[in-house]
Parts: sequence; structure tokens; C-alpha cells
Amino acid sequence: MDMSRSQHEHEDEYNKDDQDNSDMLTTLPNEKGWITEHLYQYKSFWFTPAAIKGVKRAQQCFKAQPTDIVLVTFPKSGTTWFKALIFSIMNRDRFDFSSHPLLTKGPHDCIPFLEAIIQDVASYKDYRISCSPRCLLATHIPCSLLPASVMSSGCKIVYVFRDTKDVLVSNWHYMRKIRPKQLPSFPIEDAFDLFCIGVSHYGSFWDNVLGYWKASLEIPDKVLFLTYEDMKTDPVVCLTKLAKFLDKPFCVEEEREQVVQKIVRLCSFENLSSLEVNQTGVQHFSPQFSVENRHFLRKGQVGDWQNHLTLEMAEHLDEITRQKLCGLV
Ligand code: PAP
Repeated sequence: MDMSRSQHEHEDEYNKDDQDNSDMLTTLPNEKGWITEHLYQYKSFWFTPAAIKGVKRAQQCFKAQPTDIVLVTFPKSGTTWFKALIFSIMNRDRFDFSSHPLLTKGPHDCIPFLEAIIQDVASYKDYRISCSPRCLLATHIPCSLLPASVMSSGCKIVYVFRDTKDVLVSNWHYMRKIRPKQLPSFPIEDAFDLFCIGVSHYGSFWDNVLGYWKASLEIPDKVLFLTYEDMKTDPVVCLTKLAKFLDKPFCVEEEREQVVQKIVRLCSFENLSSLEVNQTGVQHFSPQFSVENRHFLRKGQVGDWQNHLTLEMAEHLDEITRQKLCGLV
């Protein structure tokens, strides 16, 4: 009886949240959406209605623990790759490389998104228990909108930055693939215009980056700022730094056994994209939103923007990046 009451209470609360959210949406500024009709500006950032619900839910319900690890990215900055890397670093004592979970599970199955899993209280509780004592989570939520406990708990945050132009191009490809057929076509020129004025999922891109960049300068022992490009150029150095930050440094014996190199290979684009689970599997983020795993592994290259943006577009994006992230790039 208690179970069904609490289930009812939970559902009532949820339905009330839905009603409050739709009421709130009518009061928010909106712009053309990438995969929904509109994106809405909520507390200075742009979201789909579902993402606003996720952010609010996370703020209400998520209680971070000091031992938690939160991977934060602006969408298409390397989430899938870094989920695989962090999962491999943290679980390297538990799994052998020949029968590793990443060979049969997608990276998004190994580390869930906070704003998605928190929508289902039972799954969230089960997940927390399953990965105790160190819970691994990922999110795209901007720094200023994180649940308060993330900063106050002192848990570790890893932020991944990627070149603006590649982020735009990767977002455009992905959104075009999953964009509902009933919406009009979405040329890259439209994506570019929206992106430049900050209108993209969890954007503006620059404000999202800036919040975490500043936090990484203020509390470097709690917030590590890495780049997609550095991980590509020198994965061994970057992974070693990441493991040290996560209090799981590689010991001499592991170095001798080339564990770092084994993780790099396991999580490489070439390996992950060749696995059946990532070619045919589907990620169910919520009952309403599923995406085929292959859409998270497209090209995995630095500089693919050159195949899609004009030089004028690229220069414009670089100029905004120089102005907004002065000192970082
Ligand atoms: P998400 O934020 O929606 O989860 P995310 O994983 O950040 O997506 O972005 C996908 C991008 O990372 C794709 O970039 P592309 O469109 O330029 O190709 C994808 O190919 C790339 N990616 C995924 N896995 C890897 C990997 N193991 N190594 C390098 N890049 C990767």
C-alpha cells in the first residue's frame, strides 16, 4: 500500500510539474528550435521544454555526494568519448580489457545523464547503489544552473571543451538526423545563425564554457578543464592527468603494463564505432526520447568544420570565441 501511495504521490507531483512547466513556457522568450519547434530561454540559457524539466528536477532532487564525479560538456564536445574514458579509469580494477562492459554497452549506458536519470526516482536510486561509493554522472547543465549540492559537496567536475566550429558542425549533423520529419528542413546556415546568437541546446555555447572555465580557475582541485583536441593529440598525457585528478593515478606497475594505452585504445573512435552495440544499439534517454547509438559516433575528427562552413562563417565564430573566451583561446 505504501508503495502505491508513494507512486501516486510521485505521479501527482510529476503531473503538477508538467502543468507548471507548460504554464511557465508561455512566459519565456522563444526562438526557432533545432529538433523541437522552439527553444526557450530559461535563466539566460536555451533549452527544449524537456530539458527545462530535467534541469528543474535535478535542482529539486539531486543531492551530490563529495565522492561523486560529474562529467560536464556542452553537447557534441566529446561526452560519449569522455564517458567511456572516465568509466574505464574508475573501473579498471573491476574489469578485464578482453571482457570489458564497453565492448557490449554504449558509453551512455555506462554513465547516465543526471537530468535524464533523475526523472525516474527508482532508476536513479538503483544506479546510485550500483556504483557506490563513487557515482559517475554526466550533464550538459550550465554551471550557474547546477543543483546547489554539486558545488557545495566538493565533488569532482570534469569539463570538456571542444573547438567552437566543430561543435556547431557536430550539433548540426546530429540534430538533422534526429529532427522530426514534420519540421521544415534545417540548413547549416540556419544552425549557424542560431548558434551565433546563443540559441542552441544548453547554449549559449560560450556562456556554458565560460561558467566552468571560471570555476576551474577558482577551484582547480575540484573542476578540471580539458579539451577534446588535447585528448586527440596526446591521449596518454591527458588521460594520466585525468586519472590523477580523479584520485585514481596510474601506478608504476600499471604504467609498465601499458594500462593507459589499453584504455586509450578501448575508448578510441575506431574501436567504439566498430562495436555492434554502437552500430545497432539504441539509447533510451526517456520514454519519449531515444537515439541510435551510431549517431553519437560520426567522424570523431578535429577540423571537420572545413567540410561544412565557409571561411567567413569560421572567421565569425572564431571572432566571437576570441571576444567571449578571451584568455582561453
Ligand atoms: P552528446 O553531447 O550528445 O552526448 P558527444 O558525444 O559530445 O554528444 O558528441 C559526439 C561527437 O563526439 C561526434 O563528433 P563528430 O560529429 O564531429 O564526429 C562524435 O563522432 C565524437 N566522438 C564520439 N566518440 C568519440 C571517440 N571515442 N573519440 C573521438 N570522438 C568521438
